[in-house]
Amino acid sequence: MSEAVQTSSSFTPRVFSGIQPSGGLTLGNYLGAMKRFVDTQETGVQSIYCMVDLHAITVWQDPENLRRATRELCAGYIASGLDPKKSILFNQSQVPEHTQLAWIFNCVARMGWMQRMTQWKDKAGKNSQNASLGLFAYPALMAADILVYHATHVPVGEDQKQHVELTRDIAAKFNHDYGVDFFPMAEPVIEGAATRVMSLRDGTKKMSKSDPSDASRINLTDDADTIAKKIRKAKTDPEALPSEAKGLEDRAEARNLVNIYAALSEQSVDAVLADVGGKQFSEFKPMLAELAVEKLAPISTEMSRLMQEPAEIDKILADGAERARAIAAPILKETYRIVGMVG
Ligand code: AQP
Repeated sequence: MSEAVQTSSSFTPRVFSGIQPSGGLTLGNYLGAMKRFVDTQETGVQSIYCMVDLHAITVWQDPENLRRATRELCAGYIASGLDPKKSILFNQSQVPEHTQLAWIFNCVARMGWMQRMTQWKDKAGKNSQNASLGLFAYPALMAADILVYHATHVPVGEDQKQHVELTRDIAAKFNHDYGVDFFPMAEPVIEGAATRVMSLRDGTKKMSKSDPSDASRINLTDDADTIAKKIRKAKTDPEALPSEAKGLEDRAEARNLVNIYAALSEQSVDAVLADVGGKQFSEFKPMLAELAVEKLAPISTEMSRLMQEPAEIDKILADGAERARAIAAPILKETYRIVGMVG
């Protein structure tokens, strides 16, 4: 067995997370994931961030758009502050160990577990017989993404918590079935004021890159005028803002805008409300628009610059894939040995 592989419950802290190149990046991806990846990188813990292109094709992706979105996501990671020398950045399809381990996990996970997943129910909808088999098995591939690195911490938005919990169930069943302590119980890390950024048009729906309405989201590539316009048109209620978080409880749209402001300005919701309590949205929305433009414009500019150099991006991804494989290959090899594969 390789010395690089740990088999006891004292796993070295290691962070893994991913984003699908399934369209343009949103403010939800930025606040719920990317901004927090950057914070984690600065702690010095080994961090591995993936463009999960194999997840993206669980629903139809035009090949040319997928290629572009993968490079744009890599540009977005770097423009947000990830340093490809400090963190490992790569695309999932370049590290075949993910799909190899996912097959083993397909044989560990139970159909009933997958059927309970909220994302499956939301995305497959009423026409589940027509959804891809990949969409159903998505959480087993996600478990493999995490566990093929023996990752211990997974920074995600609120919507992915259930999948990380399923990853723990898969790890526990594998360890139990084979009588080993091989896979760690990865922890979801869900922190900050914007773990669930909601649609600007409907405070009960998550802001999502695949929402048919572009007005529902802020894209990281939106220019200043577009950001200001979308915030101006965001759905709100006629009341003034409260002075305490409790006053936002039944006001989904107001809560969403305040949460976004808090996350962008790195303040608590209470601190924001202490400042803006009593203001009308006609006054608060321009403040939010100004802050959003101030924080997002440099990211958008840097993304555009990086996108002019696709060969440079491809080099970063190839280098990341090589470093990722160096960690994943011995873990997969040991998994095969535990399962009883000869060779
Ligand atoms: N609205 C959100 N608020 C907070 N976090 C969010 N994330 C996504 N949307 C929000 C977090 O971003 C990471 C990557 O997500 P993903 O793109 O891989 O998948 P997703 O959660 O399904 O995001 P989308 O935008 O809704 O993509 P589509 O439309 O393609 O399904 C995750 O950590 C997620 O929590």
